[in-house]
Amino acid sequence: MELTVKQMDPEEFTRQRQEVLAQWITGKDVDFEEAVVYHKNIPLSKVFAHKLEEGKRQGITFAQPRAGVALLHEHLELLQYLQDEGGADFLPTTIDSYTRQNRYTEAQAGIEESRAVGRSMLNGFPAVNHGVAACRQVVEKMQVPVQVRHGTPDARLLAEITLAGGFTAYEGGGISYNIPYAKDVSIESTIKYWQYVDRLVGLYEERGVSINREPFGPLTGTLVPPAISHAVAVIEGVLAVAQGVRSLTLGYGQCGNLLQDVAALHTLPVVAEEYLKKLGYSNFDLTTVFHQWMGGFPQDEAKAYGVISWGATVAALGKATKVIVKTPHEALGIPTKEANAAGIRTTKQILNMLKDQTLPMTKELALEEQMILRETRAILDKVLELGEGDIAVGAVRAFQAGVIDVPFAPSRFNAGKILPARDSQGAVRMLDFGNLPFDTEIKAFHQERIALRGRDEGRDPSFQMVIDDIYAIGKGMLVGRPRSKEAGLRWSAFEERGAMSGISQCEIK
Ligand code: 8ZB
Repeated sequence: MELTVKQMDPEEFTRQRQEVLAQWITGKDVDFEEAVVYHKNIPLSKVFAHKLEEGKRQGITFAQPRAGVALLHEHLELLQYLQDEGGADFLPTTIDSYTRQNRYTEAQAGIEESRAVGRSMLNGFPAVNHGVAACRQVVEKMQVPVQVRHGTPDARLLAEITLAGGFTAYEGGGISYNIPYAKDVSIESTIKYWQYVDRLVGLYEERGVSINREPFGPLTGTLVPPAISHAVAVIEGVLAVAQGVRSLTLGYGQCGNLLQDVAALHTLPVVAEEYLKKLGYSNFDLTTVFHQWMGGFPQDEAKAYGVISWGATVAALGKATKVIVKTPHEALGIPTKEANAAGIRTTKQILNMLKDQTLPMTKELALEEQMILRETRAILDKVLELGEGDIAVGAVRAFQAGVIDVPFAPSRFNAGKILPARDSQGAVRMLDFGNLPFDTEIKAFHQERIALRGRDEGRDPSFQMVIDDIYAIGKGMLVGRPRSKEAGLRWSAFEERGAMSGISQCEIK
């Protein structure tokens, strides 16, 4: 099958479907026609796309956690708790790492071991192994919409089972679930896997069943310049809508500077609509999701609440439709249900307090917006040029050429040439542009901002700055300044330890 943005050929879809459903025994319980009828009986209050649209109309920012454990009854208990005690507006089902890598035999062993020891031995809910009926219990027992959240390069079987299982939203995309998660899987192959998922969603949509699709915005989650994640989000949005997806939620991960993050949230739907319309797509509903800081967190729970609160503030002021919430256990691993609910309550307190406030448009905010728009358009125009009008082909060639380049990505299909660093105010700029197709004016803007920081810190901008920035938030700062520049601050051994909670949260195949 040749790579193209065009809608999948029905025969090709049917051929793949037989293969996909045979990948694990639970595939045989998928009956599309029966699943359509099942979905039509789900109350609207539990349909993801419906609630998102309502929120968008009313200017509400919703809060959603991440959560998933190995066994069904514990997973139900966990989600119920996050709904009732945390006040989650949307619920997730986070899938375990074995399932994300299509290793269902090992996921099965994890389920059995969890049963034997009486606690979860997997880092998520193995939905493929549990099958369609178990998924339906999850959806039926909750009062709010539930989404599948994962990190799976080939998520075709997982989509078949969970969508037949009544989930009304599905995270991921051919680039965003490849580049940060896999080392050795080609972008061409993951785009094709995800076109299958999007086409499946399109088939449900054609039968009147609404399924929300959300590409994974933050990518590697650390110092990703907004224009790069926006370009990927728009490409994945176009790829999805081309297969018949109608409810699309595009994401962005917090960088840390208020104006840059608000500008990013404002511009994401603007540039997405612009390219979708330009390419001839009009039948879609667009919403946004903001991810609270995805990089390393402080170990100290009080400090972690500070990071969570800052994310909640920006989500509210940027008017995101939804915010994905972190927990005070972020630096330690999978949170307890209590810690998870506490993160949601902290977030919702701020969302409620800020819901009637907006950030005034200033010269500085307008400049951030213009820069993000210019940079994103520069990348997307080059992608379309490389693809001779086909955005799927263009995406593959753009990664090859380093025209799209994601910092700190494990994938060998990513050029890895650019270097991001913060400016004096913590906005993410570029220290090295690699092969990004930016004009001299854009480049001068970045260079100037980073030079100013260098002057402030009395050092030449270098790779050391990048390293310092990666660990800064974990150490209780935003900009990674040299120690002597942090007047009055003692870098105790405790703070050093807190910083070591890792760069990327994603696993590598
Ligand atoms: C790319 C996503 C990473 C984030 C959280 C991590 C990190 C992963 C689970 C989970 C609650 C789980 N995460 N798996 N949170 N329950 N099973 O996703 O902590 O924040």
